[in-house]
Parts: sequence; C-alpha cells; structure tokens
Amino acid sequence: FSATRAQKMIGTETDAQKQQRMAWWTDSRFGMFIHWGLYSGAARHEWVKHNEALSNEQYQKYFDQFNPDLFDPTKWAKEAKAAGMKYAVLTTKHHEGFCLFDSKYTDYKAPNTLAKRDLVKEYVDAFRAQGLKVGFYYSLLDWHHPDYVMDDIHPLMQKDKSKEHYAELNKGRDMAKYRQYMRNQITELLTKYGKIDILWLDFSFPNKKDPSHGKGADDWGAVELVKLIRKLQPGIIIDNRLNLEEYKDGADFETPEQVGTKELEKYRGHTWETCQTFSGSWGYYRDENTWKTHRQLLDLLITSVANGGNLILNVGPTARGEFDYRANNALDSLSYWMHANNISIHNCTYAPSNFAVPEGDRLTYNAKTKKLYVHLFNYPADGVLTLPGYASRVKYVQFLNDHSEIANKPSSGNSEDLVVTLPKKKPPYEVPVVELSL
Ligand code: JFZ
Repeated sequence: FSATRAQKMIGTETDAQKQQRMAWWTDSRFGMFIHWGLYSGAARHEWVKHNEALSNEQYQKYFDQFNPDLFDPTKWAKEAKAAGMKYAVLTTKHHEGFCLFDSKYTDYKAPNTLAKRDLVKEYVDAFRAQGLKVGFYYSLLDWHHPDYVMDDIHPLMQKDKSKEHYAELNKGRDMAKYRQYMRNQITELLTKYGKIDILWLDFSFPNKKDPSHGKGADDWGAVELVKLIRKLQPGIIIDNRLNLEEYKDGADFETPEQVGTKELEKYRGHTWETCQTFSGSWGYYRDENTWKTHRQLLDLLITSVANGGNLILNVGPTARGEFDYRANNALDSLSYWMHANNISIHNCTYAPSNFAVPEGDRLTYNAKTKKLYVHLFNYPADGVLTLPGYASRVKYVQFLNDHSEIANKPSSGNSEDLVVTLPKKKPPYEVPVVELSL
C-alpha cells in the first residue's frame, strides 16, 4: 500500500495529531454499516439497476413505492449499541443516486417519496442520542445524475459497450457540473446535521490504460474535496476510496472489503476497517440465503481486533425500514456474546509478538490494563490448554465472561510453559475468552 510511503501532503497534520483525532475510532473496533435506499424495495442487491441494466424510467417504480412506514432509527441504534457497536455509517446516497436526506440540489430524495421527510436527520438524532458516533456514506458514482459521465459500470452501458453508443449517451454530460453537485451535497451533509464523525466516500476505479473508462481522483476533484471536508468538519475521519494514494493524508483508513480472515494479518500496523456483510449483498436481498454463521461473524470481529483493525458489519434494512429477522437474529447472538466479552474487543489490539498463539485461537491485548485475551476457537476437549513461554509472565487467569478463576501452573516438563486447566464443559459462548493478567 503506497500511502504509507507517500510523502505529498494536502494538509499539515502530524502523525501524532492524526492518532489523537482517530483515537475514539481505533478504540471502538466495531461499527454498523447501513445500506438503505430504493434498491431495498427491489430486494435483490443494491447494484440491481446496474445488474439488470435498468433505465431511470424502469427504476422509477421503486421511488414511487418507497414508503418506510416502520422506520424507527432509535430501534436500529439500540440494536447496534447492544451488539457493542460504537459507530454507524448510513448510505445517504448510494450509486443509484437517490438521497435519503433533504437536499436542495435534487428532487430525487426521500422527502419527495411517501416517506415525506429527511431520513438522515432522524438517523443522526437517534444514533447520537444512544451515544453512538455517526457516519455518512456518500457514493461518488451516481447512476441518476444527468451530468454524471457514464462509464463501464454505469447501468446504461451494460447493453451496448461500443464507443459510439458511449459517446451518444454521454452527449452534453458534464463532470464539472457533477463535481459541483457533489460538493454542494457534501456541504449540506457536513453543515446541517451537527458534528459528523465519519465520511465514507465510495469509490474510485481508475483505469490507467484508458482514462475514458475509469474514474479517479481528478474526476471527483478529490484534493479540493478533502480540503473542503476538513474545513467543514475538522475532526472527521475519511476512508481511502478517493484514489489519493500519492498523498500521505489523502485518507485516514484502509477499507479491505469482504476479505477472508486469513488476509487480515497483512494489515497489521496499518489503520484499517474491514467492511463485511451478513449475506452476499449490502442492500436488502430477500431471496439470498447464504448468511454467515454466528461463529463466522465472531471470527471476523475477533480476527480484526487480533490484527489491529476495525470491523464494520452491514445491515440492509427492508424498504419498510426494518432490519429483517435474519439480521436481528445475528445481532442478538452478537449482543449475547458482546455483553459478556466486549472487554476483549474494545480498546484492544494485537498481542505483543512474543506471545505464542495457541493453535486455532486468537489473541487480543489491552496495553493500558495489561490484559491478554485468549479467544478459544479451539476449546480443548480434555480442558488442558498449554501456553508455551507464558509461565513467568502471567499473574492471574480467569474467564472473561464470569470472572471465574482458572487453575494454572507451570508445566512439569518445561517450567516456562503455563498449563491452564479449563472446565471440560465449555462455557455457554461460541468462543469463550480467557483473560490473563500480565
Ligand atoms: C462498493 C459498493 O459498490 C457496494 O455497493 C458497497 O457499497 C460497498 C461497501 O462498496 O463496492 C466496492 C467498492 C470498492 C471495491 C470493491 C467493492 N474495491 O475497491 O475493491
């Protein structure tokens, strides 16, 4: 990743200042992503307009039908909080171009649907009231704006990709006007809703071989945009999808998307947040049935922290404005686990490298309290857990969930090794956590 080596600067912030600005985010470790828009009504992926090459006219029915009569953001916020999530990021506008907020620069917005109001405002108020930090996702792509120059990943480019077709469709479109539209809307979002904690801009797809096909920093006016954002909200945290890798401060964090847990180790030492879905889609997808298990979700969360990163887990509410039962069930299970074990997640990071990781398990560490947490993915059937080289460094051992003492002693074979005697019956958590006081 080149940003770690990049030297050019947009602003003047030092590394120490950045670390301080981001401290709450780094300590949080767990957030909620919310993808909600007109595509929730189609209920078959947030890219449905693109995937099925739908025109604005064909897509209009989702606008006309949009009626989130069950929308209750306080309920969303309470669920996020119960699951131990400390922040949220809502799609204020996704690629489809529909705005959940009351923008004066478009009619394509929630107040003009049966919702008849600014849904972003209600989200901000509700999440803030629950003590959660609030973030906005804003799509750089816009499949509805008349000035957005179409490219390979525009819905109307799907049917016929010939140069002539492309030129014809893009006649009169003007990215300079679209850039101004984005600046206007981002200004609205960052001035009308109080302090905004995160801005999640999505996404660049530069095509070095043929710039007429991709889009990158210059298409968005990215350098000027970052200056504007930082002026309006000096404390805000910005993701890395503006294609500003050549600037040291062109982004605050990396965004490995839908990667497997094995890939997360390579981000150690970076500042990052992996974004993940419950199922395959970000937007509500009624008929998609491959949902991650409770264990897989815990693995993503714990492995993220074990490698010094955050997890932002996505919910795609229905068009009526509710989390669907599968999302609720998954969140309930996470709440149960986090209620008893969140201390091994919040304010934690990877363990000092001289602690060996028991086979299949994950370590997290709180440097302030000097506690080391062993996440028992691999609970020993005989109850015997040997921690090689730990004996002289550990003062006390207990389960995190109930603070019950766990017997331990140096191994008779090698006094450097600590032998921990766990109960044969696994505590009632998918992944029990052993807390070691160093
Ligand atoms: C984007 C969106 O297209 C998607 O709908 C969702 O909002 C997700 C969080 O972000 O998808 C991307 C963007 C960038 C990459 C991959 C998927 N990327 O850089 O690999």
